[in-house]
Amino acid sequence: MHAPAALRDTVADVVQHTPVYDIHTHLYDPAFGELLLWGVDDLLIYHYLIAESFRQFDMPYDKFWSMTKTQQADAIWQALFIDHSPISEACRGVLTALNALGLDVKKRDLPALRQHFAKWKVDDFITRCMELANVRQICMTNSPFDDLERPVWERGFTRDPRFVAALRIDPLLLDWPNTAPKLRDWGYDVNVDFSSRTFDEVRRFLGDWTKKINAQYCMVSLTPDFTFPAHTDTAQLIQHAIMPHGREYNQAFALMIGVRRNVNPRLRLAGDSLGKADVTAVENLCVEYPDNKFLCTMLSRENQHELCIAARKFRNLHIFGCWWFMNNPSLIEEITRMRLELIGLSMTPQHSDCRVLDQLVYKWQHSRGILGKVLADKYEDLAATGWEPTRAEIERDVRDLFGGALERFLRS
Ligand code: REL
Ligand code: ZN
Repeated sequence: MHAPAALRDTVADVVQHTPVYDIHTHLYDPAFGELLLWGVDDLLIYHYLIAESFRQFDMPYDKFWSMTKTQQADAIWQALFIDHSPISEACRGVLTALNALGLDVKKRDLPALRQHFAKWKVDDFITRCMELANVRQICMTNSPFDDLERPVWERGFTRDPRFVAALRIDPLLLDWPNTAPKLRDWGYDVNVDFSSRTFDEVRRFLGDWTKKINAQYCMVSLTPDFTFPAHTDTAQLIQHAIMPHGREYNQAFALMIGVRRNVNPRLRLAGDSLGKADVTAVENLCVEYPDNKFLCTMLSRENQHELCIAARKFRNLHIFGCWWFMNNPSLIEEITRMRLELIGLSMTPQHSDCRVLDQLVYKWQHSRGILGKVLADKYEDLAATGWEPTRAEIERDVRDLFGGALERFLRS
């Protein structure tokens, strides 16, 4: 039997020591070379920090974009770390990562931090970051439409077992008029007006890439105005290609809903925003296609409660992560608590969305701290009824939250 303090310690310990399957990142197998970002300069020029820096900079946008990576990192360091205290979550994250990697941040000496990274070989650095973050596997985001990425898949390479793939298809679903000609170039007999064999050929394309990359699931990000059913290209393609493909290959379809791309184009990758979406589109998919599986995360705080209720109604819906603008301690805590209260352990509370390898360390350290606190409260409430959770039960539950439940859902 646990005294309350001992129960909290057990939960914290289990949460720290259970390896996690990070189910959505923008990291790459080292075979992709420079696409895998790491080191202090990439940490500093993360698009979250670029957006925050422009709130302090008075330089013109173009001037920043004309600078080298080192100069951009210097400018961000100066604006966000030296001229002001680095309090925001993205700034704090840089310091958590550097500190965990054993670097001395006290001196505020960026050149010295750079020297430390120069010593690492990428393969050892992957191992170190995964150890520190206690991540057992990393799911990439893999787009056949990315001109840097596609040739690597086409050439073929020996896969690093630490990295698994997810098939990302935004251009297919969001920009059909420009994507159809590409598919034609690649040998798929499709027509922009969807005539003839188009849907079958899109399915053939999806099948080829699913096999080529051994995709764990197929995914897209969608704007807040996504509706289903609808007479849009997106909805037609989902209905006639993605859904049958999902059933044929037992592939879940991951929907990341609520992004408004390029709201400020001058900020480039940092210029995306969000909007409240319509959860009935997700419900309609789930009810219409009970033999398909859906993963879903939403970007607006205002959607989180409705999405949780949708998951109560549909067992073919698995919700995951506190995505991007949701990935802040106060919101993670609120959302995780709500999900545990509404759907218990049948969800995946977090993914990292890392773009830079070192971020694994901070994203998981911060999320683990919050999850440990929220879970401890929940087990304490149980203990108060006489239902004392055992360590083995806590371990089982945390394994589920850290990827186990998702893996079962994907296999089912
Ligand atoms: O997968 C996505 O669409 C997003 O997560 C990214 O586009 C976004 O830039 C990412 O860095 C957010 O965390
Ligand atoms: Zn992402």
